[in-house]
Amino acid sequence: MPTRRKFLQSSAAGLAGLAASPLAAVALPAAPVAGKPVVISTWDAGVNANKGAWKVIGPGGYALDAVEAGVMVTESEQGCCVGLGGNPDRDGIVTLDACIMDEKFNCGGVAGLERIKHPISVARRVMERTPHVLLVGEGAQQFAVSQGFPLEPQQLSADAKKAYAEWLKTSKYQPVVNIENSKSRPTGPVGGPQNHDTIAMLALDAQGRLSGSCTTSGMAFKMRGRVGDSPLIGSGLFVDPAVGAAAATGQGEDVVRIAGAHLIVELMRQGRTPQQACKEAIERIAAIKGAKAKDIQVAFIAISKTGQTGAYALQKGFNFTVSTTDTPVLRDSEFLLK
Ligand code: SD4
Repeated sequence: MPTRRKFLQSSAAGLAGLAASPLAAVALPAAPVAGKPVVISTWDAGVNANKGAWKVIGPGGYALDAVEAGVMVTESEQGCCVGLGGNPDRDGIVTLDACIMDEKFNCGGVAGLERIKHPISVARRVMERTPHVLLVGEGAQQFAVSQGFPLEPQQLSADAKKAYAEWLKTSKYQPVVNIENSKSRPTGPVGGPQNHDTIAMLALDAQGRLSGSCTTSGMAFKMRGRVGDSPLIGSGLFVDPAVGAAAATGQGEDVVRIAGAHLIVELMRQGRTPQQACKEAIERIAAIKGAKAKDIQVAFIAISKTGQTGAYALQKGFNFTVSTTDTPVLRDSEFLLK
């Protein structure tokens, strides 16, 4: 029979062993380092989104509130891409995916959500008011309604209607690379037909707290029920306060294949800069896809816990927006396939 003293001694030894193991280092919450706020988001839609985030984070607000408010700007921009103005699935219905994560490993997401204007806010409610991390389809909508989110009419935006009618002529599933970049849209800046669109945003606030958000209408003309990377914690988004955060855009299936955002955070934990980590994740996708890599786009953004940012894309055409003041700066990303 172990005595009480022996039990306490062995427990203490066990705890000491745990503290020395790398696992314990991962699990311990990091003390946030106060500094200047930084926001980074995907694509040029990030310019308006970052301005929305800056209104919160600039005057000293919480990173989580900033990443929610920021991408809500994009969800409301009907002419853009994300949210109910996005392209539908192959049955003609817009279904939305989103997720959010804070600096304490709290996270929430929704997938296949219909007729709700701000999926990112529903994702936050899932995080804060349910014991779960992901709600899908009808259940996600029921939850949203129970939380007071209004049910919007089931209808396509004028652009989406046009794009869907055009798509029905061939019904071929061929996502267009870089269609999220407004310069690449066939009808010019904001308002052309979009194929797949996402905004992902990462923010570090003045108190050193990190958060991230991601919201999308997913790949246009996807199969009904298809879920991409964007609502999946670890694929489309991941935040670890001891290291940093990362997020993805592009062909979701290929992000999920490598658990992209989590991989990047782990690479940063091993010492890579955010830029190096994003590049290494892209190289992994390129190696997996081989000759087919040129047919897709995938891009990542990342931020370290001290506010260093980075981004990298599989191919040309990805841009991202960084804010360290109230004026966002749009940058072209480096890319792998030359
Ligand atoms: C998806 N990753 O549903 C999303 C699409 C996307 O910019 O990022 N579009 O696979």
